[in-house]
Amino acid sequence: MSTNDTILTIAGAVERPCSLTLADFAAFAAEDQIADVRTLGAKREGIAVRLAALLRRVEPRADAAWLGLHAAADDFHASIPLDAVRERAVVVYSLQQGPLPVAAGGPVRFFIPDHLACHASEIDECANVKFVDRIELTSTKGFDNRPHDDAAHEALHRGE
Ligand SMILES: Nc1nc2c(c(=O)[nH]1)N[C@H]1C(S)=C(S)[C@@H](COP(=O)(O)O)O[C@H]1N2
Ligand SMILES: [Mo]
Repeated sequence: MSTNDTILTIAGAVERPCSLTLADFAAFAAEDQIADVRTLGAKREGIAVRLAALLRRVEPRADAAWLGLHAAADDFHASIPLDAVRERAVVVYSLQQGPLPVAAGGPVRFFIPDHLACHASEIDECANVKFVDRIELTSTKGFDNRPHDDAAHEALHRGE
């Protein structure tokens, strides 16, 4: 993968939809970057850009209230209330200056610091979506196929 391939598209209820490359992520200002997401409590190392900085770039419309995190790679989707994550979530995009490996949830992984335990609410560990290729803002809750009962959730964790 070259640094000029799109790794994330942000669209939906925004004024300026955009497609970002690894180089675009790296070009965000230093104050918008997290050099190591472990400092925010992540289990694994990686470099991130604040969601707030991405939102400033796309300019959410006034009616944008839900954030859709879409991973085509394994057809996993979450839609979470935007206000709950706007100022704290980050998007992990790099490891040691290179692309974020698939084994770490790359090319792009969503991470919510101080998330609740797995399967606890809309904003829990399960919303830390891996392999995100598209973020879509919507005015009402969007498509979400996270498991919603314990059995389905345990099956997902077992890799069924
Ligand atoms: N694309 C994708 N992202 C995903 C999942 C998944 O199955 N696919 N599982 C979610 C769930 S249910 C949890 S609890 C966490 C687990 O993160 P981990 O694999 O880093 O432990 O990832 C979340 N992100
Ligand atoms: Mo989960």
